Amino acid sequence: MKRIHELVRSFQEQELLLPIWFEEDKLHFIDQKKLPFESRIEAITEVDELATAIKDMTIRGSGAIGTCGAWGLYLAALRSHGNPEAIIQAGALLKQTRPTAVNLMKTVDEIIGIVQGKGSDLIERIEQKTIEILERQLAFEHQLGSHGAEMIDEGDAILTHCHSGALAGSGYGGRALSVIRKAHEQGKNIHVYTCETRPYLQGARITAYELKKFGIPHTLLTDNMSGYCMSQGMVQKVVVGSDRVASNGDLANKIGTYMHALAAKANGVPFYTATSSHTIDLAVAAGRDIEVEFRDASEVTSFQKRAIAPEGTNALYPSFDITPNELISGIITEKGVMQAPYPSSLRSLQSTVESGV
Ligand code: RUB
Repeated sequence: MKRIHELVRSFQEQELLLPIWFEEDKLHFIDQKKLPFESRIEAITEVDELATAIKDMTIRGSGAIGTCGAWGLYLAALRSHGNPEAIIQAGALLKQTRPTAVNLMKTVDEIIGIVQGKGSDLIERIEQKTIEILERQLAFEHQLGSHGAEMIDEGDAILTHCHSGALAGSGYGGRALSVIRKAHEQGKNIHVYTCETRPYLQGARITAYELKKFGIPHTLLTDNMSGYCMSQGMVQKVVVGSDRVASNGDLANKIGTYMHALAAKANGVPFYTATSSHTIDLAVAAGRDIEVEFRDASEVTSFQKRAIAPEGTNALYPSFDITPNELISGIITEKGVMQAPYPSSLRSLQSTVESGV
């Protein structure tokens, strides 16, 4: 039976940029608020510290916070010596941290399923489930990356938004950057336009950091430049991640994604989301039913605690927006690229996942 420490060791031996890992009985993670200026590693022992780190975006990205659901409940199991009530409570706490990304809810529910199931050693059963989730998430990145890379042609310039990369996922390339990284590894000559992504600047700080690390040529744009660049024929594909995909194919992703999708449609540029079956939420009929997180307006009126607007200025911060399915050329998953009509393609995807085909 594989143990968690062996799994972490095997991950560390691969060329991964791990967002979160377990070592010496502590959960370790990179403080993504400090990147790329400082590579600070935090180490915690309590689930409420993990909840705070997710809430304040020290750990972020739907894939990474998804694995936090498993890591957090494994930690809760250890701390409580396998007390089911304490683990269920920890799950409820984690689920309250950020409402839009569905992976966190799903991994918490998977572990709670173990707590409610039968068997002898609960801590060991949670450890095994955590290992299964982490291995599966990493395998998804390679699989969806390979399927997505087929959509990328020699010489393409690809525009991406926010950060859907290794540190937002399981360490290879998350979702959008797995597609880009695979295409690059296949020897395709590609270029990436990364949009800075106001107000948290995930694109400028973290996507650019990873692209540099992976040796992929790239250019930074401010968010308002994408329409111009597309109108000038500078962009051949748009590839973004997603925090949740509704059963009709509508997509919730970082605020600004919708604006890029509109510009792509107007300029005949194919717009893809790279995601996994885990991010598709068939319980949600359409994008309007996805809860969009609103964050504190001070994150818009200031950057890294420095004011950028007159004191007292009102601001608004919807953290995500909804891109309607008619603007989406394909949904790249670990099982292949889903095409419209999405209600039927996503349903049959889910049935192959459930039957293990
Ligand atoms: C992150 C964000 C990313 C998505 C999709 O939001 O919107 O684009 O997580 O990427 P935040 P992925 O920075 O607020 O967590 O599908 O790879 O998670």
